[in-house]
Amino acid sequence: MKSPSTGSQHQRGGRRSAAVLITGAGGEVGHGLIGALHASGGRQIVAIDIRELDAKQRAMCQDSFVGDICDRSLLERLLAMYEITEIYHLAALLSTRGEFTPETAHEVNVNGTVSLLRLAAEQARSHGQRVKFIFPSSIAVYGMPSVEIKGEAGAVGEDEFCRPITMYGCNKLYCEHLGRYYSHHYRLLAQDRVPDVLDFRSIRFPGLISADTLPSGGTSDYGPEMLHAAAAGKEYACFVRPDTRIPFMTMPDAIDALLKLAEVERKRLGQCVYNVTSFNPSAGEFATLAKKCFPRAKIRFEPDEQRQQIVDSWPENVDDGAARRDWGFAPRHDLQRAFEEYLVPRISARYR
Ligand code: AKB
Repeated sequence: MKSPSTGSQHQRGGRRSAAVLITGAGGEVGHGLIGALHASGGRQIVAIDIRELDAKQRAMCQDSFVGDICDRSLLERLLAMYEITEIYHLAALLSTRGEFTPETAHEVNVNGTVSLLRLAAEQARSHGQRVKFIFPSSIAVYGMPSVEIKGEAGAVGEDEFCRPITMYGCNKLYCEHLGRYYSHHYRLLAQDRVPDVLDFRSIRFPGLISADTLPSGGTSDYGPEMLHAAAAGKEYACFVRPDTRIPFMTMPDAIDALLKLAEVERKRLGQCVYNVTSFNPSAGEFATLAKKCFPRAKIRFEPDEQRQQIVDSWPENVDDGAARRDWGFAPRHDLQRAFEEYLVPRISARYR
């Protein structure tokens, strides 16, 4: 870990060097995103996480900081060293963890996001260029009133059923609005207002499944947990009913979607927030597939009433027509390809 106080090495001729900032960089999405941004080359990556990144991730970053995104002095040190042109703000406390400590979740998910939005606006004012702010939101912003209505509703649009029942879902929904506010209306009445400082773009992700990492603190975690346990030959007690259905996608498709949304010309975007999805098997169908692919799998269903309630409040599918139309979202993996081409080969190799 480089010390933040060695910042002068990043200033060329007194100028700060341009960089992409990733918060929550040590999480599952950060893991994939750092690799993809590094592979695409040409940009310096600066990472922040509450824990130290592993050596492989660190090697792909120009710099990495251990600290809290709510720590204003850390952000200021970072700004003294780098000119931030783009932010991927991934840091968050997810839906299950957030229900044990809702106020802490609010602190990280909302106050952390406000700090970053403010930083982005200040950056734009200081270097005179709009800062791109890429924000992963979630299906947790939805709140289906009942399992019956969930079944009838099918694929829901971005503006329907936005009545989340978790702190995480409330936080994500509010931060989507904050992003839109900073993009279009920030300091609306200020005499010295600089318009258009921020370019906020958000994707509402479904449950994500990575072959390389395991999730923690979420409620869609039963999908990836089941698969990893099956491949490792471990018993798994699934915490939702077999008929539970929510949308999922693979991590590589999620990373591609983030990069694609970040790259598209702004004038093509008709909205700030987009649904995306790939497939939506029930937990029972998921278990059947996992057992077929990993014959040693031992999966049983032991629904947890509270976590079930959370997953029941999420839609069984989302309408991602706007993402497909506006920026060409097209996931590579449907359910079959996800298992055959990505999950089974990579997870098997991991537990061999
Ligand atoms: C969670 O389960 O909290 C997350 C999500 C769906 O955003 N994976």
